Amino acid sequence: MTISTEALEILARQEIEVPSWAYGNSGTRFKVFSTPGTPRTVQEKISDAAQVHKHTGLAPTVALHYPWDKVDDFGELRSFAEGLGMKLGTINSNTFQDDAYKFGSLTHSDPAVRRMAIDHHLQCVDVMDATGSRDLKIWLADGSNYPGQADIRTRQDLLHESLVEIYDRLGDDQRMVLEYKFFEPAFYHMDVPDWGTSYVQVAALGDRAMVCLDTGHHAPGTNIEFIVAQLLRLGKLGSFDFNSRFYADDDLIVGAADPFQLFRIMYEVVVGGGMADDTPVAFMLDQCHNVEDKIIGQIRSVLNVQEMSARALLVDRNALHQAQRAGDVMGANGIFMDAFYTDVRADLAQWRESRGLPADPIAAYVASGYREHIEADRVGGNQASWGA
Ligand code: PSV
Ligand code: MN
Ligand code: MN
Repeated sequence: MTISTEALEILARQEIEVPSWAYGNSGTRFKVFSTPGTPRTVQEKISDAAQVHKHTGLAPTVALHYPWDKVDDFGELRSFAEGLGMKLGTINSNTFQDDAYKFGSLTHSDPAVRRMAIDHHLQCVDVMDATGSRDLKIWLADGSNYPGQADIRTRQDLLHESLVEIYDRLGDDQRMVLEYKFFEPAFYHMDVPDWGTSYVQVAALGDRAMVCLDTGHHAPGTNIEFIVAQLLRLGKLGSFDFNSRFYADDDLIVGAADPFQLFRIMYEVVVGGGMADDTPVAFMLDQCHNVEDKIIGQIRSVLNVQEMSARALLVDRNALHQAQRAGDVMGANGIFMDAFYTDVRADLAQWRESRGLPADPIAAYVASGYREHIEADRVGGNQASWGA
């Protein structure tokens, strides 16, 4: 099986947004290992992100986290990024680090804390105006640890009220995506634990509010591609946070733990129109690189998404539908698996070269000397995400 011209056209317009926090030092609650050459500023994070795009042609936008990536002049930051051939993407809000948010943010029972959390999101929209970002991504740590601790029903109403105010502040070309996560940091209940809750909340707001699906935020065994199919069917899949997990919210390289799951997800994306010209779906990474080289980790990640997208596009959908209609269980499964088992790496390498990109982006990055340059140049890099 080879990749068709039509599929290559679809792949040519694929874009995967990288997160600024992937380039900073990160770790577990046990230890944060620092890496020589780690960015000290948001500009240095954007420069590292530009390396991923330079060698893959796949990642022209970088998501920011506010206030981790706070600068005095976001318009200037936008020009800086554009000078490197990059755009600033999704703005991620942060209501999980202040003491005030111990018992919640947008759902807090105290109106003063809710006000503070809403105002933070309104500031994020100000940032979006300056950066030219389309999406505001909201992930809430809100929840409770013990039955009876919080009034879970009232908190849904409060969440709705808070989101209405934020949604009303969005410009006509801006969107809100609401992420869900089934547990952590709260262990008894999360206020937005699943796609159903996220869907209910965004559906009550309007067309420019959508769901963000983080692939690591589900219980083990969850059929994530079913959720993808359903949200696309409802026109409410706004974005992906790609990563992979063995156990919980591991934030490992997308496609590393379960390439077949990524293939199944990308197949539903293809079928549901998520790779169409005017797709509403933003493909983002939400990852941390604790022990591996961060830039290589990001290059590997965007290539994994591209490879599984290519394989998903290989599925012979006519033959598959015929087999499905005929009740040919093993025939249908065989057609699906044939595409999954097709190694597209050589074809993609050749195609990359034909477009002036390196056949092997990781080798090209290693040979470029960028890493040696930043290691010599940057002294005192900080943890850029948790605790920054
Ligand atoms: C926390 O679980 C988290 O990983 C969410 O997935 C967010 O997208 C990310 O942090 C950045 O806020
Ligand atoms: Mn996420
Ligand atoms: Mn997460």
